[in-house]
Amino acid sequence: MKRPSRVFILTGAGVSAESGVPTFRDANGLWEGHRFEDVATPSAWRRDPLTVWRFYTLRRRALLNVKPNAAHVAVARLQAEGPPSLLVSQNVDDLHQRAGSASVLSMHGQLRSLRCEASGRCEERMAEDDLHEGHMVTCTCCAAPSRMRPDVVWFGETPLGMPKIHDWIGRLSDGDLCLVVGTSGHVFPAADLARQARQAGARTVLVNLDEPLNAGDFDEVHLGPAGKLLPGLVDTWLEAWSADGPSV
Ligand code: BJW
Repeated sequence: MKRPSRVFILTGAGVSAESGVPTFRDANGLWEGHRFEDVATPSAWRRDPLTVWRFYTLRRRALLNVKPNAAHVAVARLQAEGPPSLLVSQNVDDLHQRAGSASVLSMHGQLRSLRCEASGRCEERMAEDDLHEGHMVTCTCCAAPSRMRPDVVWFGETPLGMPKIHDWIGRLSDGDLCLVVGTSGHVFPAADLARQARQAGARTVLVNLDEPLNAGDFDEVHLGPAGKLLPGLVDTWLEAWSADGPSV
């Protein structure tokens, strides 16, 4: 493969699966009997905030006990040693950052931070006091402290960074690379990005355990665990591209 001038990378829950972070739809899409769609919506937060708070607090706490895996490291290496790239993750964990990816656009938000419901200000809140399942926390920005919500994008809300993502995809051209790792293709707008990248001329490559809903959008499909497959693919690409010299 010729050295691309740009690389667009999209990751989903599967990239963190080998770190022990559960995916959404593999365990029947259920959390303690709740459908994910029922705990990841603004209406669930309005109807039953404590259940939603508990769902997110358990996941926020679990972040303290997981580490990046070989797939995160391979993505970071591709970014550091390959052509200019944009890494967009649907994941709310921070494992790409911890693996050394310098810049990550977390389009569905972040578990490490909470958002003030009154001002919209986000704060990193990972102290022991912020991680109680039974009671919510308040902000430090308002005169009368307001309730904080998880700093994530629920169904019906606008994903973050969409103008930047569309701008980057719009600048892809023939011979560029779009790499998608560990996502089921169920959730939009992320599920449409490979199709858009391919339309712009990029070669679309998928690394996923199972065939996703949008498998037809890919020029090359590698089925298997990302931690096993991705390091080899990245090595092969970097080696092939080094023969081409840096792109100008
Ligand atoms: C491995 C592996 C290993 C396992 N190695 N692989 C068009 C059509 C229909 C509906 C819509 C549409 N456009 C919008 C909608 C509505 C809605 C939507 O998509 N609904 C669907 C259910 C149909 N979308 C929205 O509401 C979005 N907002 C929106 O569209 O606003 C309008 C707008 C658009 C554009 C610009 C401006 C405005 C918001 C979506 C928010 C999604 N939020 C969640 C929760 C985030 C917080 C949290 O984490 O709790 O995001 S839902 C959940 O799903 C989470 C994930 O990021 C997301 C995607 O899941 P992902 O990553 O694909 O995980 P899984 O579990 O589904 O799949 C894992 C995959 O990994 C599997 O394939 C495995 O095989 C694989 N795997 N082990 C490699 N070791």
